[in-house]
Amino acid sequence: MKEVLLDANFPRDAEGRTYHVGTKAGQVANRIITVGDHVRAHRIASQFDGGKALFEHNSQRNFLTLTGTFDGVPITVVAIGMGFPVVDFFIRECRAVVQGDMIVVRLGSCGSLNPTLPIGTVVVPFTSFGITRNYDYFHPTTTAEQRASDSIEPYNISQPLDCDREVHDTLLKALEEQTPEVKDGFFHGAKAKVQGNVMNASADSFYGSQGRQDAAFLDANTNLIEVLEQRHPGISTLEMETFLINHLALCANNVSAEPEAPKIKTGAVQMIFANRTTSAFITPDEVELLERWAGRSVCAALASLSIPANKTHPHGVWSKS
Ligand code: R1P
Ligand code: URA
Repeated sequence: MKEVLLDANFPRDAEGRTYHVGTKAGQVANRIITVGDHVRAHRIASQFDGGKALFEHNSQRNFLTLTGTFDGVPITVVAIGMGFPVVDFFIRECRAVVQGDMIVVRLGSCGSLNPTLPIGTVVVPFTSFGITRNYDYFHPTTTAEQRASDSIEPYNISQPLDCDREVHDTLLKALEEQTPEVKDGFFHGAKAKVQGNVMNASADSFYGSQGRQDAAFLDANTNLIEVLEQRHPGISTLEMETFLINHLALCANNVSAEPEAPKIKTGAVQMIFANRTTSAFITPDEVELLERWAGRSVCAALASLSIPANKTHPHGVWSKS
């Protein structure tokens, strides 16, 4: 940390740069794509007008922000890493530096529980629920009787939350319009395809909370996938961020009942990297194909979604003089 930060409640430097993401007003656009890693972020930014970002900042905490334009419309890509805690840093700190409405689209990878959605499929979830490990279930004071009864469960499974319908439909249309041809040997001979209106779950870990078996840890999850399918029939994908983005958008949107209060709309696109029914995992060349297709489609969808002028951030790195 190089800058002096002010205000322990919401630390920022003297110019308003936030503590972890490290950006200030005018560096983040109203339309944001959030991804897990830097390679994907740069691949998306290479599709911006002019082939590159106009602004780039990699914070000491490793949040990478790339802002540019697509078809003349300002868009920011933020690579945040993985999991719920980084979503909280990302959403709150971007909200703090953007005036007006925000449209936040998660472009991530996921695992598929649905045999009809193999690797090579890009899904657009409409709804997502959360899975969190219940630490007390594993606590030494919890008895075997309590664990055997229904009084304590190893995983908390939330109610689902929806994305924004217009954002969902626009993402789906853009992906369908740009579906790529696939080289021989990719995706075990299957075609690239898109599926909308998918039900997703976001877990607080890649391993235990997604039902992966690990003999080195007590995870009490041998029947977790079955329980998820019983509680939320139709669940198709598992990843680690979409639900919390929807949850924090809901909490931001409910702060004020004023019709003019700024809003956050959300959407997600998920590329299937892991097939949990066959155990197959994607190859690097297949990843690149899906990321370029999905990246271009999400930029096109975001650029086509309107935000009223009075709810758009006034000036930024994208402004012409
Ligand atoms: C786990 O491998 C990571 O992959 C998925 C999960 O949500 C988690 O962040 O998304 P990304 O590929 O965007 O990181
Ligand atoms: N990301 C996840 O969180 N889970 C998977 O199975 C694949 C990618």
